Amino acid sequence: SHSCGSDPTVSSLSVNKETLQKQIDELSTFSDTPAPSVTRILYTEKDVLARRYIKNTMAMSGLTVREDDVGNLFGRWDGYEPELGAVGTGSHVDAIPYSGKYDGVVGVLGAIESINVLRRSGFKPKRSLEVILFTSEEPTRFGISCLGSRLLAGSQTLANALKGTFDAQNISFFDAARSAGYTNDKEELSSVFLKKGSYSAFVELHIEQGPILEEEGIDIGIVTAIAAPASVKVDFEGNGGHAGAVLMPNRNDAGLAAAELALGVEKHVLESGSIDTVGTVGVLDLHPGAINSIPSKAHLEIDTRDIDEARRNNVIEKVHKSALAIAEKRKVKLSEFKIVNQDPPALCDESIIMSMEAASKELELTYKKMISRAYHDSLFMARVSPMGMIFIPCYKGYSHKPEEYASIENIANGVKVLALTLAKLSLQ
Ligand code: HGY
Ligand code: MN
Ligand code: MN
Ligand code: MN
Repeated sequence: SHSCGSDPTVSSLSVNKETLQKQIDELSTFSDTPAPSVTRILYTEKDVLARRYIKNTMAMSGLTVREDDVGNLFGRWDGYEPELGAVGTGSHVDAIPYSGKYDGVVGVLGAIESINVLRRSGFKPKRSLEVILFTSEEPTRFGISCLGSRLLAGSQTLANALKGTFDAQNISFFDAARSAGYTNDKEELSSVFLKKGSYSAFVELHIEQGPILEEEGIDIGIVTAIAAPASVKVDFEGNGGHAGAVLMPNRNDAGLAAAELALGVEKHVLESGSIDTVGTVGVLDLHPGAINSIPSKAHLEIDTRDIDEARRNNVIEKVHKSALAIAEKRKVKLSEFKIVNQDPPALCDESIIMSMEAASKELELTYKKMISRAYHDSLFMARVSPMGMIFIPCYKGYSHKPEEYASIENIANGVKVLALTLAKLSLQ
């Protein structure tokens, strides 16, 4: 048996690789697009099937399962001092269109497996351990990234905004939530906000979504900071018209205004003076979208990030100035320039980083400290709890596309580092 209060021995940590791989494969079948792609959008039927799958997997691991009003899902293993702040871990299972089957999933199924690993080792948690499935990390349906973790972190701004939020099919957030079984007749979301001290630490396991660990042959990434994301929605409007009959001097082509702004985004990002500034235009919709009709409307969405918040905000200001100048020059209307989110970066907690280093060393795994250029629910959990992230290598750093891949050996390494880190944090 196992005396209370001591770390599990490394030799006692064993990951059930076959079962974990099978779970990853089964979860990937809940998708609106054909394999090997995965598309799983918030509150859709496939999302509900995935949630049910995770609930069952949690229950089979002996976790006590509960859900909040927006579908954040919690699986708890009570410690012998349950009144203390728990140690949380988790990630997301929603997937952007035509993406892969590891982004987020590794940090949910891997977290549940880390609980199994600790149970099998005879470990007894002092602080309860809690696996969290964040209801939606991707911005796909409502344009809001990390919707669940922003609410858990107490964003009253978001709670208010959701009352007037609709998706592209004009379905309201609350109707979509109700269609997935989350009723909230008062449409009051402060019930989702975490109570202070709920967690003494939060740790997320995730694929790197970059090529560094694989290129350098390193097993584990220990994240030190998460870059600052921002997204902007822009609309240009012109008179449109017949693509053949309207002479060039008489046109005010909204599509070309959007195209010029997109290149402007690239210019301002490259001029920032740092390789850490990035930006793209991932959405560019033209109306009416007919080859022989001059676009009368153009809608573009900009994603720009940096590890330096001020430098990123400076890019947004320059893009805004360019949008105004383009509208002026091309005689189109800039009918919307909306900053949807402009979040600060997050620093990972030093003591959690040290626990991860110790765990990696005990497991004789090589590790490298690095920043996360992708955002994660951890970015918002950092507002209510000390936070840490564990990365594992993924094939060529591919992510957000069907070729995304992580070997079960690398996943198992990540699960073991997570299990040992959770054990250490639970006994603190
Ligand atoms: O876009 C991101 O950084 C995250 O993977 N959703
Ligand atoms: Mn993602
Ligand atoms: Mn992710
Ligand atoms: Mn718009």
